[in-house]
Amino acid sequence: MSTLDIHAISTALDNAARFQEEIDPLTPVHGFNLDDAYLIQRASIALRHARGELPVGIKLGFTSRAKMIQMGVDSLIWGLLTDAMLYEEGAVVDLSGFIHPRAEPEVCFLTKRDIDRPLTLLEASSYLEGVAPAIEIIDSRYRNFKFTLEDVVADNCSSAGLVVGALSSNITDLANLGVALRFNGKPMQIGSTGAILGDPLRSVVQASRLAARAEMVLPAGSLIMAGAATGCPSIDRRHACQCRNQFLRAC
Ligand code: OOG
Ligand code: MG
Repeated sequence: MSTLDIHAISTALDNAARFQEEIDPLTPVHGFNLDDAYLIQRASIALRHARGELPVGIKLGFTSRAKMIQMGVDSLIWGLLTDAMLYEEGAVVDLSGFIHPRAEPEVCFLTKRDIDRPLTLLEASSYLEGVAPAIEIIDSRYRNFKFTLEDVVADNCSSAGLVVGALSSNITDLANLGVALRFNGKPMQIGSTGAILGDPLRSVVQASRLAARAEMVLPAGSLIMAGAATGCPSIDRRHACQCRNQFLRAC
């Protein structure tokens, strides 16, 4: 049996992201499992860190049924974020730097204490500085945005960009805020924050469990992207796009 070449696979994924060249899914050839996929993810993030990118937090994926159904998968996943993925609120994002970008309406938390163990839902808010509406720009490195769960984990859960809106210190009652994703004023997706695990705060609990299992401490000042509340449309990569966030009140 051949051994898995984690270095070669993570380099292929890193190059695909750097040079915006889509690649074929890797599991049909390499047949790796979920544990291996996370090792590949770590190795490809290490390549980014070696180029000077800094860790800024983590993202959860497939925390809503809408996303699971859209992508045909059924498990929560997580990826690692770096400062090179961060765009300022209101920034004009040049989409030609992506392969086939999609935009997701999300909720983002900022932590104020190190998270070094699994938290309960009751504890979660005392670890948070605040919460903000956010847009995640995902960009699978795989041809036609088609992948297995193992493939997408290896590809750092399609992480590519995030635009985090104004931070609010009011972390209560996040379970049913309106979510509307608009392009040029036209509504593309409408939903509720309740679609994210019933309450986006549960993403913090999940993040703490996943980090603890990976023996990773999430330092104070980390971002936690809770996952998309709705399915996500493609955005035209021939255009630049100005990204703005705003919290909608209880729906
Ligand atoms: C994987 C990433 C999913 C989310 O918020 O659910 C994700 C993908 O759909 O390509 O970021
Ligand atoms: Mg997302």
